[in-house]
Amino acid sequence: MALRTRLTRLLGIEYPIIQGGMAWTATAELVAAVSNGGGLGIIGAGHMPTDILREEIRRAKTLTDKPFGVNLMLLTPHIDDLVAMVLEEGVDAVTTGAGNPAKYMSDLKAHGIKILTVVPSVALAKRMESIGADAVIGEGMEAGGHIGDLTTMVLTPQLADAIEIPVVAAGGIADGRGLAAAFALGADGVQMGTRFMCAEECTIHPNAKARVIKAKDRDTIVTGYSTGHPVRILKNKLSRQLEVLDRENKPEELEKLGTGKLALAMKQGDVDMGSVMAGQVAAMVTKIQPAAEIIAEIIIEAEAVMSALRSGLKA
Ligand code: TUI
Repeated sequence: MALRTRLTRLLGIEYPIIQGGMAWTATAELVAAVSNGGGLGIIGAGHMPTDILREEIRRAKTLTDKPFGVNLMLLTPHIDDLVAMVLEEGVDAVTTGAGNPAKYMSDLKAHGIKILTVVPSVALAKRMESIGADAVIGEGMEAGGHIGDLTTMVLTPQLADAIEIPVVAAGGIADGRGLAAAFALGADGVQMGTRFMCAEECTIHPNAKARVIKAKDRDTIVTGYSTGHPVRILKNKLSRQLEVLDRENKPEELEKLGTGKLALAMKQGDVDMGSVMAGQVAAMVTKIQPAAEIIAEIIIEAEAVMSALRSGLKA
């Protein structure tokens, strides 16, 4: 079954599903599995050293001949080097997060790379459109990791009204109902992170996958408001300590405690003192399955939901 939208045409992919570029999580194996399954896999660069990211891109190229991309986390101090290397290596798409990528836009475009920028607001989306972004990813605060303050339900239709380029809805989407809902809100596709954390091909530690699968509806919390960079994570011992520092308004101590904790959870499997970044949909992720199966299931479910809605029945 094909489900073509402006987003699939823009990216040359089969299904309008982008995998979130999660740092320490979205490595070449997951990225290739998502792209081979008809979506768009995205390598999560985070704070990765330039040469490691270069290797990851090269490895992804050996694992898939389908389009894939890289997420550039703009807060990383060596971002200029990462961008220069991505231009050298070449990828099909770049998504950006945690900042304004204006400075890199013309170089990326000149190299034929599609640019999809994560935006937490309508104002930034308009600015991104005006400087040549190919699409925006409107990420609601249901998402895991660093978030803005609007919900996906509220942000998506406002983006769809405000700009002409394709809108990708992100945050709070984990199944076909979410994809159909995103279409109803005016999106051209979705980005999902948390569900893909539990893909078979995702190389994070099994403890982190187990925590996501165990999570219930209220098991995430946003910490770090005091630092200006709020981050949604699963509740654990670390989150309780971060909460205290937030409440006491100690941003420096909070930053210090948070440093290195994502790798601790995702690579070493310490899910008590590590930072298990996951969205509110963690509660809806119930099993580990191949990425291609996740995508196929979501497409079939979305089609069923949309056809039931057309005939006025609940699926
Ligand atoms: O970037 C993400 N999610 C992330 S990044 C990350 S690593 C990190 N760790 C600690 C502190 C900060 C980052 C973990 N998860 N999602 C995309 C996203 N982008 N969410 C919010 C934004 C965003 C925020 C402000 C994008 C643009 C923006 O613009 C501000 C400006 O400069 O106009």
